[in-house]
Amino acid sequence: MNKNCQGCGAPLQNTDINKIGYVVDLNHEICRRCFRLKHYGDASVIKKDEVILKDLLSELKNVEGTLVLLIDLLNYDVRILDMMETHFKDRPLILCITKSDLLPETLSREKIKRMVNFSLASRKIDHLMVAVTSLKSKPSIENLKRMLSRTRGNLIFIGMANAGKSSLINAITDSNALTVSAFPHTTLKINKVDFEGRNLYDTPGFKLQGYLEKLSLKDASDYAVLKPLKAKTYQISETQTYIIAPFIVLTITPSEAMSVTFYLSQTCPFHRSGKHATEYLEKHHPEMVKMKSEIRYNKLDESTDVVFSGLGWMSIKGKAESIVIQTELKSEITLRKALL
Ligand SMILES: Nc1nc2c(ncn2[C@@H]2O[C@H](COP(=O)(O)OP(=O)(O)OP(=O)(O)O)[C@@H](O)[C@H]2O)c(=O)[nH]1
Ligand SMILES: [Mg+2]
Repeated sequence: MNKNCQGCGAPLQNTDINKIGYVVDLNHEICRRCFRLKHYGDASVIKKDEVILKDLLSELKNVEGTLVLLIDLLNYDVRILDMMETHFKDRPLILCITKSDLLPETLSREKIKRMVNFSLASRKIDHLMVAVTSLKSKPSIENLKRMLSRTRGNLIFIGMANAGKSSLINAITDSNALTVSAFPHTTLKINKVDFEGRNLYDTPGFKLQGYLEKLSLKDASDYAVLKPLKAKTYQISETQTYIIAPFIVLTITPSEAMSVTFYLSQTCPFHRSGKHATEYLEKHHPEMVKMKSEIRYNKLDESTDVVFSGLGWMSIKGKAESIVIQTELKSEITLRKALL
């Protein structure tokens, strides 16, 4: 009988060491890749292109049940909601905001729920419940379990890569069978887990491009948010440039005195510069001087966040005459109604 790897869901095979699911001995429960990830934290086994979004979506359509959509607000990109609207509109849906321990303390659970309800209502996505969870808070996991117990049938955990799906299922089932890692694209196939006589399904994360996809896994891990986000606020009365290396050069010209707050990983290289941004870039990040692609927002509404997919976001208080962003990945900059 064909067996799947308990850690990542890949069908186990002992014929090709370069393909997913490889094991020396078919009696093993986890593949060599999961073994290396679990025991040595070896990220070199992760390849970014092993999950094909189109295939994943069509496989998910064949699994009946309630969807549990995980959203990691640190990487909250409204395109995941567009995807839900397009592909899973008629499914019962529970929303789960994960990793709440990493969010700024000023962001209360009530605020999070209000913001999420607002985004869903404008997209006509019906949902049954919203949970806010953190692996560091047992009550939040118990609360989610209570919500899940009010549904019947299968539960399918979906979301962006690295949103915390496998970790959350491990916490719910009080096990560490599923492979978890700090790197996106750990889970490879839909993976069934037993839970109180029901089936929970772990699934591979969706991939939207995101800035970090451009980096090697090693470099991307330097940006991973491991400690709560720290807000950096700046008062501005004249044009200012902010550099998020090596991706974004953002120049703001205020209409009146205003402030901006950046929510980025504490390890993300960040620099503020007045008139000398070009000199700074030439010295420290010469590759960024050549970035020609530009986005320009004029007279931006003051309750808007500018989101840098995979990196964090900036929120604005006051009126900006213009915001000009130079970046190689224009599609990864989006606007949303302010989170805070
Ligand atoms: N601080 C914190 N970290 C978390 C939490 N939940 C998950 N993580 C971390 O987030 C990272 C990704 O977790 P996974 O469970 O592998 O994420 P996933 O959604 O299964 O990822 P893919 O399989 O790649 O789609 C790991 O480093 C986890 O330790 C949480 O509540 N708080
Ligand atoms: Mg996973």
